Amino acid sequence: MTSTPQFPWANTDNLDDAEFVIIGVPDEGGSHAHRSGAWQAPDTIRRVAHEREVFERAGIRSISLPGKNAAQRRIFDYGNVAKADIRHLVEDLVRRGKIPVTMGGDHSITAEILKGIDAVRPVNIVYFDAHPDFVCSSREYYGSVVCDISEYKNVRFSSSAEIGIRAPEPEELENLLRKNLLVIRPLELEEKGAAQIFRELKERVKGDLYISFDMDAVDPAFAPGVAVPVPGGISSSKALYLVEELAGLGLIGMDVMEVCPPCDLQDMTSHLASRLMMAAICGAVNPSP
Ligand SMILES: [Mn+2]
Repeated sequence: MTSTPQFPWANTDNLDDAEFVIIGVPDEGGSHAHRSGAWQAPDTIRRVAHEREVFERAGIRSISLPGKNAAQRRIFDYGNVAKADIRHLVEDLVRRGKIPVTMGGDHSITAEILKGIDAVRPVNIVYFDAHPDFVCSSREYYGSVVCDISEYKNVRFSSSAEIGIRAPEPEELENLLRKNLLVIRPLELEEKGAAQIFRELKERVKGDLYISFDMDAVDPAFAPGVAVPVPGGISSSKALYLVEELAGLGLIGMDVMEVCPPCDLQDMTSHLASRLMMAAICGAVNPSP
């Protein structure tokens, strides 16, 4: 039996001391995709990050620092939990001033996480995805996440946005308009540039930010390991830039969802997922102790 290493940047064994809590949810019960394997993502992300981000020089082990604040962050790896348990775990962590960083699993897990946050405080969302996930005619699966959370009392769509959208269903376009949720398409990001898009998001979102990152927001050239890839996505460098800058607006939680290790090439999507998690952690300002 092989044991999965911890997320390599985890640097405290004391949950009470942690600012950021990494959690895996190896579940894809809410997926309708033809390709499966997202349940394998949490342990794959940990393993790949460990293989590629840890260095040994003159017998001393060190870890690459993907952002300027990485060394000062106190990060705890909680391990994996069942989907049925994530809501109450997140609620407890947020009440204690901690920032949950969750690895799915399929995207429907985000609705459970946000239930936990919604019980504690207001939340604005930046939702990276190729798909709006705004189907309302079918519910509680990975395609209805945004419809499901639209009914939560503390989720504020007027200060939220979706980014990376390029494969909507007709019903989803109607729902986006009806709920006045801002949509930024990949081409807009190309035309205006990442810095300008960040300024526009900053105007709208302000703070209390939850970042949900479906890896299919990224172009399959950078992230082929997803269940439902769509060409024409955002680049990995723009994704990392936006996540780190957005986190500086006041991060209260983050997730990376829909990594599908059996669909991947050379684990590149898992590696990007770990980098995105660290971009959020490094970018967050003044996390509570
Ligand atoms: Mn999604």
